[in-house]
Amino acid sequence: METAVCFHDQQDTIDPCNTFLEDAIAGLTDSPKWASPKYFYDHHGSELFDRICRQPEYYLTRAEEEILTDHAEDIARIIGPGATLVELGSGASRKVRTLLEATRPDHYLGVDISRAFLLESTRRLAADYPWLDVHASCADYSTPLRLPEALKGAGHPVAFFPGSSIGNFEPAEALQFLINLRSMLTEGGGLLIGIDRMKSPDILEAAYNDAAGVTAAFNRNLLTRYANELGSDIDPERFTHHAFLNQAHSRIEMHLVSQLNQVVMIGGRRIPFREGESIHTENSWKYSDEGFLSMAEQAGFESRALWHDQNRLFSVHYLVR
Ligand code: AVI
Repeated sequence: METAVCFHDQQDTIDPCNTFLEDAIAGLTDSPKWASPKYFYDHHGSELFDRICRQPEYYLTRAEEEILTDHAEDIARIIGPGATLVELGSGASRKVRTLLEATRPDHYLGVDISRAFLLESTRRLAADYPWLDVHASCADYSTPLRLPEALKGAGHPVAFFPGSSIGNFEPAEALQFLINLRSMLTEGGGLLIGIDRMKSPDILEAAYNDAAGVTAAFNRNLLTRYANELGSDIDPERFTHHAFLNQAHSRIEMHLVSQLNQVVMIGGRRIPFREGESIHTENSWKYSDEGFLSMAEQAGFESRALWHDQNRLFSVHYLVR
C-alpha cells in the first residue's frame, strides 16, 4: 500500500547538473584543490553514510542516540506538544524516531538533498507512525530554507539538526546558517542540534578511518560521481582516502590523494595532478560547548538546555529564537 507523504519539491534550491560541473571545475582548478562535501550525498553516498553511522569507530551516532534516549522525557517537555518537527538532512531518518515517539509532534517535515533516499525514509516514517502528518522537501539545506505553505501556521516549528552536520560548514558559514534558520522559526520555535565535541586525536582519527573502509568508499564516491555524471575519465582507484585531525583548526580534514602523476579530463578541461597532491573534500569542525554557544548567541539564539552522553563525547543543545 502506498503511504501518504506530502512532497514539496524545492527544486530551485537544488544544484542542477551544470552547477555540479561548475563547482567541480572550480575546485579542481584551484590551488590547493577542493570539492564541496554536499556532493557526497547521491543515493549511493547516502547509503554509505548510513553505513558509516553503524561502524564501531564512528561514535558520533551512538553518543547522540544515547543522549536522545536518556533525556527523551526532558526533551519532550522542553519542546512541548503539537510541534512541527523539521529535520534537516534527514537521511535515513533513524535518530528522529526516538524524538517522534517521545515528543509526539503533529507534523514532521524531512528535508534532504537526495530525493530518492528522502522519499524512501519518509514513506517508512509515515507507515510506522500513522498518527503523524508527514511531509518531505527535497532541498539543499545550506541555502536559506522556507517552510512549505501547508505548514505555515501549523504547530510551533522545531528544527532538528542532528549528527553534528553543522561541523561540515566553515565557522562563518555555520553562523550564517544559524542566522537563516532562526529567521525560518516563528515565535515559540526552537532548534535541537547535535554537536561533536573536541577530544583525543586517537578517537577522532579512528572515527574517520574505519577499519572496514566505509569512510574511504564514501570519500571516493565523489570521484565516481565525477566519472558517471560529469563524463570525467577520473579513476577513483588512483586516489587514496586520507583523514586526519588538524588540531590548530579543531577539525578533521578529509582528502583524496593522487597515487601518481596524472592528468584527468573533466568538462573539456585538463586537470594535472602531482603524485601525493590531494583534493580537500571535507572539514568536520569540532566545538567546545562554550565555542558553539557563543556562535549560537551571535546568531540570536538563546540556550535553553544542554545534554551530554556519559563519556562526554557529544552534546545536544536546545536553543530558542
Ligand atoms: C554528516 N557529517 C556530520 C559527517 C561528519 O562526521 O562530518 C560526514 C562524514 N564524513 C566522514 N564521515 C562522516
